[in-house]
Amino acid sequence: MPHTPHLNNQTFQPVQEVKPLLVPRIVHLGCGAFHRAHQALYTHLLFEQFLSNWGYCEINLMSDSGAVLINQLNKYNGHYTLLEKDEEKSTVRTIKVIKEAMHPRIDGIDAVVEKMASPDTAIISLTVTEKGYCLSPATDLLNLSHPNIQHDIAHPTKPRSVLGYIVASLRLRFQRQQPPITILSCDNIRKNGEAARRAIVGLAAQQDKQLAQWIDQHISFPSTMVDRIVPAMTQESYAEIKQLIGRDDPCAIICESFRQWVIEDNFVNGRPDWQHVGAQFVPDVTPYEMMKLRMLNGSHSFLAYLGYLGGYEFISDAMQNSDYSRAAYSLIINEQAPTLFIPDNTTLLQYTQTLIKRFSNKTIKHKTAQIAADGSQKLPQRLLDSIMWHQKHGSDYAFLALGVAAWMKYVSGQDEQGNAIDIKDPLQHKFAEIYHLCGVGLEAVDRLLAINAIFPLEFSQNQDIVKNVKTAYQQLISVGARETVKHYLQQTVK
Ligand code: NAI
Ligand code: CS2
Repeated sequence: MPHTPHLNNQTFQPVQEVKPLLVPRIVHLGCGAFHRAHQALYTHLLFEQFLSNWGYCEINLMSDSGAVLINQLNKYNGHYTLLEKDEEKSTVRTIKVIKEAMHPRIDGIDAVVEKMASPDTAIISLTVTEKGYCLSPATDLLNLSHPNIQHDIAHPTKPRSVLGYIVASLRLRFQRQQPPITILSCDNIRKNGEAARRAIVGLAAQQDKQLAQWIDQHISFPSTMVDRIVPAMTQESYAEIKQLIGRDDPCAIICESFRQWVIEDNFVNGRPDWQHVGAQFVPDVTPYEMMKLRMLNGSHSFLAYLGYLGGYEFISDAMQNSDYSRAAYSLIINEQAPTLFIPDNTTLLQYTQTLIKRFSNKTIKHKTAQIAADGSQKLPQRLLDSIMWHQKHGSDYAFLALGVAAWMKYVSGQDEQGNAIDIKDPLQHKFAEIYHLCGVGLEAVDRLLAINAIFPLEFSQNQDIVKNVKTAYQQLISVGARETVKHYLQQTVK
């Protein structure tokens, strides 16, 4: 039954008066949907409830749509609507912690780099997607042959990649002998702090060894586990916002009501007290991060590939099919949970039950195609690591193998009805080349497995793993996704 959202911002009028106090002490790179629904909300709550003066300068570096959003944020004074909802409740707020917004195409590269190097800036945070780090997904090492990295090695003061911008700003800081800062990765990558360090120090080392050494010694790179389901906005979601607030809001975001943020407490130039508004500071994020990447993101990708192939537009639609929800449950608890270092079964069970509920939330329209994007960057941490764990431990991983096979079928670019799939992936040309050459069949599996940027040799040369992936792929092409999921359930769940 529809319910009236609680207009949370109406109860906190004083915010308007103190806004001038906000200082853009955090420069955020990648002002997409997730950042606006997650980190910006925590910072907003701190501002609203504790009069914190930590504000944001938002910077987008890529794409025309990124620049459009920056213009819109400036037009609306950095304010935007956030609607959080699930089947029980919903809350609408106006988020007011964005003080400035920039894009190199609007402000110029130098102004963006100067902002990042400003003495006011204490933290540079990032949500730039997995591919923004220019790492090889299989190894998490900087991909030196990436065109943007090659460009940035040759043109250190006119960067293109996110890493190039960060290094350029750190160079100014180093030359000007300013205090160090913290780089805070909020992307779904294994040990995201260490990955950011490797990428940034790796690029700096190609430009200037002394700078690289200074960065490595003085800049801190805390890891984080970030969690909140935030789908891309659609015409329908903008219309829903308009209905709610009585006007258009081009910067608005809709997300689920669940949120979690676990942060390694390693900040060299101060930090907001996000713990007052629900974040957790811990010495080591690894157990939380592995639990989330494997249990949540692993099953999300599984549902995305099998869901899309099975004709489901949204994750919550796929979850209506009891075979899919039971398969997801089994994947999470029987195949992902055992790979973690969490001995407490109650925690794992509760976490699994919560995930099933969150994925089934019909008020959130999360497209299977959105989650299916960039699979080359996501598979290792979500599915492949766990498969290799099972291989070593002699245990079963049927659903994990099915997830990988479904990705392989998905990147063929054709669905089960023969319609084209719009593949979005940095390696999409490679997939198209493979399928153009040999069509759908087991040869494509061999050729995909040979992409060593995705599949480590330990994976692609293991006969058991190859056999299990091929068996699943074969079933997918002969009976389709829905029947295959049903069949796998009958075989694996007693
Ligand atoms: P989005 O598409 O709304 O925003 C992505 C942002 O990253 C945009 O600002 C874009 O300009 C920037 N970007 C993309 N490729 C880039 C590149 N190569 N270099 C520099 N910037 C680049 O996506 P959204 O939903 O904000 O998600 C972003 C990331 O946040 C995800 O990839 C994931 O790592 C993390 N995340 C997302 C969650 C979600 O449910 N949406 C939840 C948890 C984490
Ligand atoms: C999703 C995640 O897009 C994807 O690949 O699996 O972004 C997911 O929504 C978040 O990690 C949830 O915290």
